Amino acid sequence: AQDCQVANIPVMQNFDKSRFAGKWYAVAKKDPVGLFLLDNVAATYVIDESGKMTANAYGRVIILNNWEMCANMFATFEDTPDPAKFKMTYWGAASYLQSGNDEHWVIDTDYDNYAIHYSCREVDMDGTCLDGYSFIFSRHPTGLRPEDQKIVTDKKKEICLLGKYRRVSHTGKSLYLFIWKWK
Ligand code: AZE
Repeated sequence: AQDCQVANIPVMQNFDKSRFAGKWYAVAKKDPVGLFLLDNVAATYVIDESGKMTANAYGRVIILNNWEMCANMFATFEDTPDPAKFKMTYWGAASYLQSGNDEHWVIDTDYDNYAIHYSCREVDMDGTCLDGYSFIFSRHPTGLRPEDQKIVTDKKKEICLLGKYRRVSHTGKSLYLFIWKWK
């Protein structure tokens, strides 16, 4: 039963952010309107002693006049009554990168292999998402394990984004290797 209403999108039950911590590689993404991370996208989530979640993400971007660069991004998260839904405040290491406030929802994860992230930036008058983005994350830079693919496909359908994703390629194993390979 999916009506594509943002308010009815099912998220991860009993989400445990401490198990979510660590590094995730983006293997697929659904783009929002405007500038976005292109490829070589990875995010590392950290939970501090007080339980606060922060993250660091990087990815290749092309800004303004075809300037290709590696975006080094930071985020802080505000908890909400739903443990799988956060309010994310993000900014770039450099001022010409993007900054703002986005929703950060975890739709599903097994913590050890795959995670489905979702963010609706603009809800339409009918309650569906007008502009948003989503990442399929894997703990493995090589991609999803075959056994996780069906779960992820079913969830993409549930969040009304089936067929809207592009693969995210990884040409470097880390930010530094990436920068080194890329120039
Ligand atoms: C996310 C993982 C958690 C931390 C952050 C994320 C989002 C980052 C962006 C970055 C956009 C940068 C652009 C620069 C020109 C969800 C991947 C910060 C949306 C477009």
